[in-house]
Amino acid sequence: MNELAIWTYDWVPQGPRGFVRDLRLRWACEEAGLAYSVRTVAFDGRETNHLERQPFGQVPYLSDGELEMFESAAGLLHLARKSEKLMPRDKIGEAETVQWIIAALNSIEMITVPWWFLEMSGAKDNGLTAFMKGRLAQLERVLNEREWLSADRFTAADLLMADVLRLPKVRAYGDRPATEAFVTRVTDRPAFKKALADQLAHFAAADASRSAAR
Ligand SMILES: N[C@@H](CCC(=O)N[C@@H](CS)C(=O)NCC(=O)O)C(=O)O
Repeated sequence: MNELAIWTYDWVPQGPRGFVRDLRLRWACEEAGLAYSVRTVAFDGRETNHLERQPFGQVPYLSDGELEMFESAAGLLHLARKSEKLMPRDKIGEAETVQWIIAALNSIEMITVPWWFLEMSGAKDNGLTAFMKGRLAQLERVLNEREWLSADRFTAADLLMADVLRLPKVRAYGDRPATEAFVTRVTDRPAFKKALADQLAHFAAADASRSAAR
């Protein structure tokens, strides 16, 4: 069995399929050519059944020998330390990659996810729209000037930023051609397509065993 294991739920409803964040780690392993296994924790009872592994009852988490870690981006950084394909080894390239990984989380996703929740809840006047619009416009300006976020080549920062931006409602928001080209370019990569297909197959297989058990 592979030392490196990505943990996800045994099953999820249709809605989040293709977006469960184990995909970030699957994708990174596929890009880097790292062998890994996928292991599961029960979706039912998630609020309490794995709090010792993920204190918020969420997925993914990762194990690598003795090491265990939660937070998809922490897992991504761990994988990036294992493979130069995900993060350059020169000081500047590495710093830029870490910087854009944090920016994906703390400057973009920190707005897009709450905005998305408000949209999904049917809020008539989404108070985060202006904030998000401004931030996405600033990112559009950056992506208009460069193909990759750091080091002039694909890195884990592009992986994470594209994963944050591909959320359908966010992706469809506004007219942002450079951002759209970026998301398309990054998600056209074979490693993304494999990770996505594998996640969808994992949950589809779970449908069969779940209905057989009921
Ligand atoms: N910040 C966490 C967020 C993890 C997260 O939102 N996981 C979702 C699946 S993508 C989840 O487990 N949702 C179920 C729940 O919160 O009950 C990370 O990036 O790992």
